[in-house]
Amino acid sequence: MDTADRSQRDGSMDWPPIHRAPTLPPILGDYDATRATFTWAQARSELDGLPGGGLNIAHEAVDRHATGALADTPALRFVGRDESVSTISYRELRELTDRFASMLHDLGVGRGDVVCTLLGRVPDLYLTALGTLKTGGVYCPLFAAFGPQPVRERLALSQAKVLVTTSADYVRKVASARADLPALEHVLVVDRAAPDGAVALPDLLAATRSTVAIAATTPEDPALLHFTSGTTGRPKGAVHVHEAVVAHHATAGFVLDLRPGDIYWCTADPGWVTGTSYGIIAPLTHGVTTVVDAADFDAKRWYRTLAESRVTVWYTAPTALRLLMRAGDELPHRFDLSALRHVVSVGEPLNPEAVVWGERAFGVPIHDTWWQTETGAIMISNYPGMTIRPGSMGRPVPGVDATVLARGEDGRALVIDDHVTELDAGAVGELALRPGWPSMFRGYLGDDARYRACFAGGWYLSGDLARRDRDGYFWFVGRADDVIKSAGHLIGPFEVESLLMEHPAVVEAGVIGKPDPIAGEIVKAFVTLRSGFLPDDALRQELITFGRHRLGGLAPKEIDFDQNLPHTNSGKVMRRLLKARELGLPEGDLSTIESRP
Ligand code: 6R9
Repeated sequence: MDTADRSQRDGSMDWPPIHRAPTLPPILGDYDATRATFTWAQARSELDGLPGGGLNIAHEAVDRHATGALADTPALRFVGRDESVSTISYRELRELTDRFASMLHDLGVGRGDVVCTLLGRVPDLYLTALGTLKTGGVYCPLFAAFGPQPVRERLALSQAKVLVTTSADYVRKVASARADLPALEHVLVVDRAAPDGAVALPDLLAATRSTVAIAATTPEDPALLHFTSGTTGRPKGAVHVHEAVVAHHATAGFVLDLRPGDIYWCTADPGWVTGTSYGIIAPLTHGVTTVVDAADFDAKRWYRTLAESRVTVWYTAPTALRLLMRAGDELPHRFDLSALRHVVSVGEPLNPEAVVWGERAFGVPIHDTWWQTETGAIMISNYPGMTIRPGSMGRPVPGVDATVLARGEDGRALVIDDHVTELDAGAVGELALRPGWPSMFRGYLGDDARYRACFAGGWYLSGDLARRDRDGYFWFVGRADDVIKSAGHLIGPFEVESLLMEHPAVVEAGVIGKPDPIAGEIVKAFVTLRSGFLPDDALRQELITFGRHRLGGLAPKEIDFDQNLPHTNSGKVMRRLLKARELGLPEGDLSTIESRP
């Protein structure tokens, strides 16, 4: 099995390595030397800490830059939908987030309370995130494109006390479920006029009189809650603590090469972990200017933003890069991208063509990075100045040990009496990390068993399949489970199947990621109909609309009818078999099915 996997993946190694001398000496100059001497304690010493030994992300991100040389540097540079630009300096960001924290304090929000946002990339989202951290509360971003179903489920699971959103989203996605959300005490809308059940945030902020000091959080106090998905069951709330900022800061140096003076753009939405770890926290801890674009992808607009904001470091995703590739080689040359020093990617497999195309389009190759909601920060990466092997995720960041573990029958790491077996170079297995880095999740909210199941033999098991080569570069092979990655967004098939089964026509559903040349995968559902329902186009359209309405961005794009869904002995729909059939692959060895586009 492993031999077959290996031969499949060796194609990627045909791409010649890329070595390009960086224009500035990179922060991580010598990988091996840094790795040999690096300690997390040393990384921690680059942060301030709170008097008395505490640690608060918002202090490291905002307050420590608000006086002194960086005070008037723009911390956030917002590009509105209409392309109007507004900035908030570090000094202003301190004042605004202090006020936000005081307002939350007046509402009775404090240590450990969960504050969610359901907002696009607008200033209020950033103020909520940092203001919440200042109160000692836990910030939990919800993706604005979620439909009512995922929003309600996450609000209930998180026991959120406060939701900051728009009137329209509150009315459409939350209001009618309020009775089922007893913990939700306050809904704050960013508009001036609040609907019933909500309060206008601008009024509350204007009325705030108190000034509260930043909470004296300890490094192990919860700070962030990010929902992620598994193969089965409800979404999992990964809990991160203030100590995570040590990893955010260190990796943003080593990997993103950030330093004061940089103009940095992370295109990920804060509704997903990248948009919070590297779209809010990490760049602010480095005192750089972070560009935030409220609008969705548009090739010309993105090139314009890169050019007009004079972006120096850009963190983006393979789907976006493939869309830019499709827009043509000529387009980037119409814009002045000369400020761009470093381009980095995350979230899904980055195809070697895209790495190489980056050189042509931007004059710099694209540096892939790998990590997960659970890891909180980048774990494996290509570094500026290091030779890139196109198609490889790179090498573990200093302070992180990664390995590849032998698999059992179910495709996951084989664990016998809490022992696992590390594989040699070349063999495919489950990618695992040695626990101990600062941004490792500290639990899945309310689900200890699921958390414990992520560890075996002294390793954190990632759920991804990979192999490493003789020089320690890691190569992504696929997921060991059925989780879908569509345009970089992680989608649990179970959540989609459950929703489809709420439709009166559907008895059962099996949901897979169907390979797609741009999005990596798209969500495809196979449904079995109740007798009396006709499998026609009208019903197909109805189900697609039903999905879109209730799930929003998680909804299936394609639906097939199938009255004979394949089942395991225990009665579960065999998604892997559905996928094999969809791809026209032999149905025998299902463990090797890949999700690469
Ligand atoms: C940061 C983030 C995590 C999953 C991960 C893997 C996939 C992420 C990747 C990649 C191939 C890369 N993934 N980076 N696959 N190459 N460079 O994306 O977190 O949303 O939790 O997703 O994404 O499957 O396990 P999250």
